Amino acid sequence: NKTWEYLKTEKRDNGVAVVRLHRPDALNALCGPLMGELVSALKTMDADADVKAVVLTGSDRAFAAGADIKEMKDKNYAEVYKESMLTAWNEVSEIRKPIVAGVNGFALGGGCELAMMCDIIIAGENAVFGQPEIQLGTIPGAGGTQRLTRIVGKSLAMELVLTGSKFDAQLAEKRGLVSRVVPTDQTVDECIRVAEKIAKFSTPVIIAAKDCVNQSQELSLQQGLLYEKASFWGTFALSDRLEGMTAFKEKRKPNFTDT
Ligand code: CO8
Repeated sequence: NKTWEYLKTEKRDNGVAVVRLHRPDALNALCGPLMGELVSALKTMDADADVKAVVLTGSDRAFAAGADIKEMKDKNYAEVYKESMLTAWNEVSEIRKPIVAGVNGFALGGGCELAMMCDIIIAGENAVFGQPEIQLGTIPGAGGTQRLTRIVGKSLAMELVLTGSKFDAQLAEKRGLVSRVVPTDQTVDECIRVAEKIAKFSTPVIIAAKDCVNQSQELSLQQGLLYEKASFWGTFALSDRLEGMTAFKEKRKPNFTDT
């Protein structure tokens, strides 16, 4: 449980690690150093054999109110182009273990985009989503035009990106952005429960399952089905696949060893 400037992290004893964005004076606005810490923490957890699933959350008031507008304000094109601004953010979507995002309060702009880089989003009743970049004279730059459109469909994504209107947890649930809405004070516990369920399974199988679902966003159906089949066959190279099926036959709980 390392000390960070903008995060609070907790490694629990049941295969779950929790990362809390902690920049309370700026509603968790995602400044460069915060994102650097986040990517570093997630990579460390990804490489840690004791961690099988991660919960990412913010405060009750804000998951994250977007990229840091004050940090971006005076940058010019040459600077953002040369530093490849925001490219490192995408590393969140390259973490191999599942990330369950618990969204309470604001998830705006880069905050909404960060949530969409996670694998499961559970929202508190007070969650407010939106891509308000157009109001700042810019457009989403970390997946808001791409991931949001694939999730909620073109018409609603267009409306949200073109108007900058915020939308609530109920609409987010109706359109599949979040898997469920819970009372705000239960969001993190619910995310931990889901992560603990995942953490009971075999790490290589968890990784393969996440990978295959994500490939569905990249590949044609035919290619995706082939990709899935090869990964499914691949599980037959694992002791845990034999253990899982043997345990079923013997009417006992499986004892997975991540091998
Ligand atoms: N950046 C920097 N500071 C912020 C941000 C932000 N995105 N959001 C809030 N803050 C700061 C405020 O400036 C304020 O600081 P101070 O007390 O020093 O003035 C503090 O947080 C509290 O905020 P408010 O007083 O405004 O709180 P309210 O409850 O009145 O309002 C809102 C909350 C509605 C969330 C309001 O703060 C707001 O509209 N924030 C900006 C939301 C936004 O436009 N987000 C999109 C940013 S652009 C972006 O993310 C996309 C960039 C392209 C790709 C991104 C990839 C990272």
